[in-house]
Amino acid sequence: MQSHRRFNPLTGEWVLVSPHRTQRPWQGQVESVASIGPAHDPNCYLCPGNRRANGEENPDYRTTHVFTNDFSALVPTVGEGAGVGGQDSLYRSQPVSGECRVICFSPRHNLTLAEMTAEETACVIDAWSRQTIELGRVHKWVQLFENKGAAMGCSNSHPHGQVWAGDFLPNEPAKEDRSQRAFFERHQEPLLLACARRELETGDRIVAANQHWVALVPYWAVWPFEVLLLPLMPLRGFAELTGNGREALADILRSILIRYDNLFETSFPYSMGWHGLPSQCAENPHWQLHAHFYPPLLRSATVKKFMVGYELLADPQRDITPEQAAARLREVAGVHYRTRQVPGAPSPIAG
Ligand code: H2U
Ligand code: ZN
Repeated sequence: MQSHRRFNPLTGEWVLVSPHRTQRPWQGQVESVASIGPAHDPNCYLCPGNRRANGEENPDYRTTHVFTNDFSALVPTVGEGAGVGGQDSLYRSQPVSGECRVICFSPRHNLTLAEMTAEETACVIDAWSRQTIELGRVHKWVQLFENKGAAMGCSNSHPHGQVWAGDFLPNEPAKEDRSQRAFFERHQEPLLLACARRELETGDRIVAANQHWVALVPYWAVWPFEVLLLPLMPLRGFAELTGNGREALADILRSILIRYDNLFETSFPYSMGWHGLPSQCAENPHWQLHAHFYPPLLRSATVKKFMVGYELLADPQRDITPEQAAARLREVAGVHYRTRQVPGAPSPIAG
């Protein structure tokens, strides 16, 4: 229960852990809890058959659907450098080229990844794989992510994620590349494989595991219920994910997300995303494919953690320990709370 700092070997940064602070009262901002919408929302720009902001009509898709983001942050550059590129010892810039897409996970407006079947989840994994491989032929870094819930700035409750691909290595993967490379040079083993092995030995930060994957609250977690999803075998990227590994991924993704929803019996908000081998890098045995889940909620469906003050200016800080967070996620049921049948009551997800 004593304050201490923990080191994040993936980024080379420290986090302050102060477990004794969990008892303090909260009279601040509370988040609203969204109600569950209809299966098809005529005002949703992602539902099948609806018109998007740019006037285009979505097809009548049945599983997943991918389209170019109408407001892409990264766009293919026209010509060399496109007029940018200041270079002096103080201020620097570089031209960037890329593309952004939106991935609808399902035609059903009110379905989240947490409540999808294993087959539906596998379709999303296939979409992630296809996008990574396709965009990786052209771009150096392909970032897959999902922002879920208003608390994470998501603009639309239709189940969807995004993919941003660009011709440069962004900050977070650049840090991870450096750390994983240095660890591999020293130990001839991928850092995240060593980490997965260590976690299986102790078990106290594990949330769920199967033959191919382990989901855990990392030793160095910053967000209260942060989760890191790691493969148990050498696996650098989606291009190497096949057969049983893919099925096992669908299985463990569902366990993580069901536990998240069950924790506060709410549709749990988060930002999640994938990091894997940068494109066009043949010789990089230090990389392991992994997913980060960063949920903002702290004590209930309505009280979130703020990254402010000391966290912005000094070190990020957490109250409950990663071990306590993992124990809570392990303790909740592995069956989604909305499918738990109350005797005599109609199924809450019918229709
Ligand atoms: P969020 O995942 O943050 O809610 O963003 C949804 C994305 O969908 C956002 O990047 C895009 C926005 O640019 N979008 C379209 O491409 N077309 C639309 O008609 C509306 C939103
Ligand atoms: Zn919709």
